[in-house]
Amino acid sequence: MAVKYELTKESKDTYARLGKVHTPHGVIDTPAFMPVGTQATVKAMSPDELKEIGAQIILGNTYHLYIRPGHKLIEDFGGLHGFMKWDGPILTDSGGFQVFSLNELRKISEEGVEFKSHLDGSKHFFSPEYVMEIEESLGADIIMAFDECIPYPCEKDYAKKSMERTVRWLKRCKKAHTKTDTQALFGIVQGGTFKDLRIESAKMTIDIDLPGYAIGGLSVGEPKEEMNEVLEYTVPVLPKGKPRYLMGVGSPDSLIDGTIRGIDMFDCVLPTRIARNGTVMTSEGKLVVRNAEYSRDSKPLDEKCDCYACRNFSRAYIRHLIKAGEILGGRLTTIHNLRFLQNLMKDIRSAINEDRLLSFREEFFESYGYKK
Ligand code: PRF
Ligand code: ZN
Repeated sequence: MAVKYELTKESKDTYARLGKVHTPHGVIDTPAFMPVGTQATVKAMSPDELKEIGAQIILGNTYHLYIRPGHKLIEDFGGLHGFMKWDGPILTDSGGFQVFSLNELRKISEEGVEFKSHLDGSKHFFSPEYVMEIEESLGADIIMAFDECIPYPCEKDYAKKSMERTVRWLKRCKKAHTKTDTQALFGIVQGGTFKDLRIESAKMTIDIDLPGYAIGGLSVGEPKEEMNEVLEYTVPVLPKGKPRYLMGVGSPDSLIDGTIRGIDMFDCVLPTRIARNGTVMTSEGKLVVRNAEYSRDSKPLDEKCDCYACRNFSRAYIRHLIKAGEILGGRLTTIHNLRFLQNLMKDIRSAINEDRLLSFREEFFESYGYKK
């Protein structure tokens, strides 16, 4: 098998665990946050910089890379690893989220999804088999099954039909996936916010027996409490010996609250997206560095941070760069936000190791300004 999960410690008073995900391109310490590199780049970051902020795995997107520059071209350059010169672990998402975000531009059937390119309106068709072929060309260590992510809110009737189809698509993905020695196929649990559907989805998904399982369809507009509830009844159905990935979730509070409920892997565009708009995450909460109040502020973005931006530059300088539309501004805030989340995950792992995750949560929420 391409990916092996090593469980190293279970938390005493929560469902959190420490572990290592072993992949052909290296080891990931979990719980882990994975930066998103939609178009074969984590926006604004070179592979060296990603290493420096401590990223152990990054994401790529099947949909975007298929549309441009094309998976066959990437395959000719040695897959995503060779093309973008990142030699660490990579995970590709299946397009099961991106294609469904296209709304009017798509048509779903049992066979798959017809959609129009967001670039030129050209027609394309994704079936589970074709998505496996594309993900095999891209060559990531972990490849996600083709699923349907339903919106919130959603009629139960549709949520059930969609969840059952996602399970049938998963069986087709597994059958079509050939490179099982070098790539691990993860299944995705769906079912909206319906307890019986989630549990049924989780049971049917684990019956297909895969090296890892994801929880999809969350953080799509539902209240945070509802997401936490779904995790509380879904995660316990999943086996302890496999990694659990909560898709598209990466706000600091959700990283902690997901970990407490037994999640091992997270990803989100949030830290890189808000960075480019001039918003950073700090030990004292969010800071909009583009605001006028920082125009003469000589402090670093975060006095507790050890990133390249915080070691060298003032808020005043970074604010100026962003206001002036200078590329370096977004690069520095991106470096900072990604380092902030890597440091947060490291602190979370230490807290699990020392059985103080709940008190860590209290302290973090207090200083970040979250309501408990
Ligand atoms: N499915 C896939 N990718 C995703 C999601 C999903 O449900 C989500 C939901 N938050 C993010 N990315 N394939
Ligand atoms: Zn920093």
